Amino acid sequence: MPPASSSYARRDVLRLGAGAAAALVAARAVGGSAAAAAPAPGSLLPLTEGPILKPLPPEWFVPLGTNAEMRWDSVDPRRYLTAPERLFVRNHTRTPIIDARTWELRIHGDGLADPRTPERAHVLTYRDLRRLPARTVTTVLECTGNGRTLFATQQGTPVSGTAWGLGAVGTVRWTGVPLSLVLRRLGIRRDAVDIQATGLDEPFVSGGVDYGRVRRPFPVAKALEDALLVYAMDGRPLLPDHGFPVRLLLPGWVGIASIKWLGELEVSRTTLTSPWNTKWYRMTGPDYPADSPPLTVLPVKSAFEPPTGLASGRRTVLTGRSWSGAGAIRRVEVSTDGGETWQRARTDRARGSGWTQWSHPWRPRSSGEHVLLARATDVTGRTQPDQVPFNDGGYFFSAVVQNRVAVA
Ligand SMILES: Nc1nc2c(c(=O)[nH]1)N[C@H]1C(S)=C(S)[C@@H](COP(=O)(O)O)O[C@H]1N2
Ligand SMILES: [Mo]
Repeated sequence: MPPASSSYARRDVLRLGAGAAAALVAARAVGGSAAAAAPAPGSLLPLTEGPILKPLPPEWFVPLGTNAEMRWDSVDPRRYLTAPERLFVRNHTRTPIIDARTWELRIHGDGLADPRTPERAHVLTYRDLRRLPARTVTTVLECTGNGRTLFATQQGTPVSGTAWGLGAVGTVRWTGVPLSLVLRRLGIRRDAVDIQATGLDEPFVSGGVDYGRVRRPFPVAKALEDALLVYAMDGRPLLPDHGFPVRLLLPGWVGIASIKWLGELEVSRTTLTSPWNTKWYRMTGPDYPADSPPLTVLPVKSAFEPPTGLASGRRTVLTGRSWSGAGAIRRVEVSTDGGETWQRARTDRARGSGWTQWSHPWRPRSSGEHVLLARATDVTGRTQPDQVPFNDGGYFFSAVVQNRVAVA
């Protein structure tokens, strides 16, 4: 760390209680000498081969360029949580390797009580963060484009973009520090409206255009409600692919809102934008107005764990999961005859804002192809429709999915 940077970093530690602040300064002094030999804050160590670093066994994942989709036929109906090793990965570029000892979160902007330019940002280290009171929450993480290929296979209107089936989703137990706590300790202005979160992965270049680092603004209200600065999944440090050392989590919102490898937060008194809320992750197309807002809350969806060993006359138990960004799932209905008749599935109680598991006994009465459907309704009354309007980005495919299965 260059001397100039470490001197202001030391001055600008978060204003905590007097005792805690002293401890932070002491910690910083120790960190400072270690950091002298280390790369600059947030800089990247040499990259390895692939865009994703964790193993991607073909039984668990479908590789999709810089991304990887979880296979639903690898999901164990007896397990509620998605293990970090099995969670889908969505990378705009590639997973950076970041040293937690030199990582910094820089917080600046004119929405702070004591407004700061980026150069004079408040600096929060990994150690600082680990010493603040933490919360653990269970929530769904889902990519906005999850189910995109169903626009083609089910509605006959293909869209470009990462060719996700239904596996760009998981339910994870996250641990981190409420962003509200950090903002309260720093002090923010009453008229602060937006916060822009920026990742430390390399700038995103597409079609010859450099869009800069992956970043997306969100309202201060969401920050104060339930945003989390996450450093653990399943009680273990984040895997590099999922944002080590620290990512943002905006529970119930589209995956892109949960910026990985978080490096910067700008707190602003004016509305902020980025291509990730103006160009992408908005509804565009014939059925949407030109000024449709950025996507935020996830829709209602369902997926089966594909059944095996189906045979005419043999009893089986169909299982799956339903989820919504707006709250709990109130009801799940299953059809085993392509939608002619529906029956209520047995649902388990969800943990936190994670998905709801369900089951439904079935004894097929004939061999050949059968179409299985699941339709969920959430606490706000939103139900999965038979069809969804087309949109250019292939976002929010929340229609009831037709699962064709062969019965012996
Ligand atoms: N910095 C950064 N954050 C990011 C992304 C990214 O490419 N870079 N991808 C976003 C998208 S589109 C999704 S769906 C989620 C995926 O999180 P995961 O890879 O941990 O499953 O991270 C989001 N956060
Ligand atoms: Mo995403």
